Amino acid sequence: MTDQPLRIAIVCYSTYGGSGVIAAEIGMGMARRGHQVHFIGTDPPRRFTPMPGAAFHRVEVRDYPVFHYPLYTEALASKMVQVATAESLDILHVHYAAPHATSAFLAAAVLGPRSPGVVTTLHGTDITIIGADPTYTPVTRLSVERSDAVTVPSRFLADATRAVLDLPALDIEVIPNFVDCDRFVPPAERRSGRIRNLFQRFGGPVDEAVAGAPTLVHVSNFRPVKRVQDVLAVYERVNAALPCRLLMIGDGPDRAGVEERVRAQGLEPRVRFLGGQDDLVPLLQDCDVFLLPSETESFGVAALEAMACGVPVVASDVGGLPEMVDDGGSGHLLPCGDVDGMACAVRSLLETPGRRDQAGRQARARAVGHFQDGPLLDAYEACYRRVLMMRDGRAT
Ligand code: GMT
Repeated sequence: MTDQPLRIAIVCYSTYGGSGVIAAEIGMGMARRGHQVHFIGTDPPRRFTPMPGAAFHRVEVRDYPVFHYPLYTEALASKMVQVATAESLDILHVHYAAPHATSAFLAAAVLGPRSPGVVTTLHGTDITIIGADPTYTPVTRLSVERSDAVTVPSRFLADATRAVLDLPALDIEVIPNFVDCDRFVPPAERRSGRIRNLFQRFGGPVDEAVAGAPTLVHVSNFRPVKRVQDVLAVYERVNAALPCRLLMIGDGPDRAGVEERVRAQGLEPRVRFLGGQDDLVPLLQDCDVFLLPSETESFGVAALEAMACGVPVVASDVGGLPEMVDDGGSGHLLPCGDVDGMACAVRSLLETPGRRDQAGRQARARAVGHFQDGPLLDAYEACYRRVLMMRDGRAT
């Protein structure tokens, strides 16, 4: 099995979240390396583009009048059994514990000795919020500890997992999230005029007074954990001293509230909400600073993608963010909620001559040096082969 092609299933949520992005990139990366890849889910992951060697298998969740809630966990487990049997899977790689690791545990129990090796990648709130909720802790713990291998994107999440699940000796491999540094690149030349065109393209009033001004950017799924009101609070403070623009990319429950605040303050000509976007590169490239004032973040894929495009990051000093952003180099980290401190950090980047560009170069260098896709895909492939060797060892 040392370099034979593998048959790998990948399970993830198909939303805009970073876990779906990373799962899609792992699957497509493995298919490019000659492995047979099978994505299993209710929808294909957003970043997945059909390609040779990669198939998608849809999970149909049955609607039945007796059920109050759809039986996704069971439907997914049954689909895993079906695909594992039909495709003789070697590896079942599930992303996000709830309920993907639980469905994998069920599928492995059904398949017995014919089960593929189960690799679980934990991502964040599957442990820090769902896993920590006593309603779900026992099932999460069992599903995680019965996986053949467990990976996480940061040391922070490894420690949190052992603590939350009360599994102090659990073997967890840290494989950082990654970015394709050939696709996410800085532009040949940064031009703020392109942002002006973008404001026009997405409609709404445009303030010509900021046509050449800097642009702050935020990308997320606008959930409470992202603190999007803090994004706006930081922007308001910077804009009051140094007129600038803000791009808000993504969608989610907290978007309406923050849009309302923008309208109430008459800031629409300087702030654009773009909604969910598939191609982030041309949107990020001409921006000046990426804002991520989250309450917690096991990693922060969107910030890494901005760094690869040469955009420095101002973020909360929480979770796994200090493992990605080197404070004072590729960006600045401030206590969560310190919107004054974050605004000062943004202003220092923008107002000190050459400082933004230097930080942008450091951000790009950090992405290339530590978070390139190639070596981290190697780490996943090595993990798959280790699991298969362990299983072969157990079987003989
Ligand atoms: O756990 C979540 O809240 C959702 C999840 C996702 O699907 O994107 O986000 C987590 O996983 C990402 C990919 O590993 C990380 O970049 C995010 O930091 C992490 N979110 C949190 O820890 C809040």
